[in-house]
Amino acid sequence: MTLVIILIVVAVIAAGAYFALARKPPERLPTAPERKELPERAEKPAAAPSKRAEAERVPSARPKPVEEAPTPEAEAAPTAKPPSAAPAAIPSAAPPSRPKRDVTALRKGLAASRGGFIAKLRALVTGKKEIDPAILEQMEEVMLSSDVGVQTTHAILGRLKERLEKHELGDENAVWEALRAEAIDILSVGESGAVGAVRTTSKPSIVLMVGVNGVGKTTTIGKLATRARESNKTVMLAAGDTFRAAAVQQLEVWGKRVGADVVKGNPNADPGAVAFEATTKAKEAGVDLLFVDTAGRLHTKTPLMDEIKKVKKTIGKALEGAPHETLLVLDATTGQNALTQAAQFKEAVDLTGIILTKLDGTAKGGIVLGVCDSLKLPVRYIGLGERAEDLRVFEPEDFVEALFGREEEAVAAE
Ligand SMILES: Nc1nc2c(ncn2[C@@H]2O[C@H](COP(=O)(O)OP(=O)(O)O)[C@@H](O)[C@H]2O)c(=O)[nH]1
Ligand SMILES: [Mg+2]
Repeated sequence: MTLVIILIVVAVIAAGAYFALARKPPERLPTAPERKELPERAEKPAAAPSKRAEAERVPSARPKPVEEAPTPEAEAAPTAKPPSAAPAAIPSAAPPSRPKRDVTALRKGLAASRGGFIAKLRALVTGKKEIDPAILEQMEEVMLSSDVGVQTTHAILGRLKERLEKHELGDENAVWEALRAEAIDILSVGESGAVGAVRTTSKPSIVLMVGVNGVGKTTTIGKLATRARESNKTVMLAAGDTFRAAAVQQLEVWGKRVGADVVKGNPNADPGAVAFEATTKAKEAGVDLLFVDTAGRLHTKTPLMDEIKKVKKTIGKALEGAPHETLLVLDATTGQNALTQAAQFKEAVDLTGIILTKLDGTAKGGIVLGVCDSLKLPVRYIGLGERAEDLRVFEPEDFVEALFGREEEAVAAE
């Protein structure tokens, strides 16, 4: 009898062990050290590749911020799949998990581009159950006609094509997310600390503004001075555009408005001398910021570039290490011309960033991508109108959200 009971118990245990072993072990996320071992592709979230993952996949010359915080997408558990897994068709129902950002004002300022360039791109993918590679050709047309630029358009579409061939972009949502990720990646150029607001780490901090006539240099100085005053910084302005009396007067109006001294020379004075005097005065007065305005005529002729170089050098003579910022102002409505100008200025002087004005006046906002990608310089501010409050610090993720974000998501986020 005891023997029979023992035999039954042994049989039950053996059967249990058999079923336990025969079952597939549950899938588990790899631990951190294991993850390193996995091929890169398995590490990438399927729906919205993070900037970091993208950048790792496509090694480019683009410098990455040193202390880059992981994006929420990167922090979310990656959909790690064994390499043999079937190609992932991304479910269209899955809403992208990104933090809600209040980009209402930005979205309004970018309304022209949202209704133009972005609406055209979206129309190409909307309602498509299957993404046909021919779509990429139509996207190319839209991007080229929206000032993204040839080189940048081909780089973006080349990467999308690669992912399409690997069946990573199963539906319209996946394509849209991939496009957003590409945009964020391109726009996030520059060392950390070189993005965002002007640096005020030195006292005084000297900001030299350069750019061709009419792009918005003087207006932008007025806007930046307003912002600085609002955060209790003391400001001085230098009227380096000595060719036009109107330019000096324009700066004086801003100076009065924000409560800043304006240093000016006689008509047609040497701009270098004005910049030197202003830098010396800014030092003596102990102001936080000095904005130096410059002339923007004759940009295609050597003399203007020589003059800008000279102004920059003179500022450095008056204060070692200055100017702390040399910002190039570009008018977004001038499209490819802006890129040509930028290349010339970049060659003449070391630029620390770009300010892109008049984005409110163009439906072709693709210029932002073209500028960042071809110049490898960060956009620091964007101008979305003529008022002081229409100048915004450029944040790539907010910008992409405002431009690419769906209206219904936008409404939900408000
Ligand atoms: N719509 C719009 N107009 C702007 C913007 N920034 C500057 N402007 C206008 O562009 C024109 C030229 O600006 P100005 O500062 O004189 O250019 P500068 O010659 O480079 O100094 C002015 O009428 C400004 O009001 C902007 O972001 N949006
Ligand atoms: Mg001016």
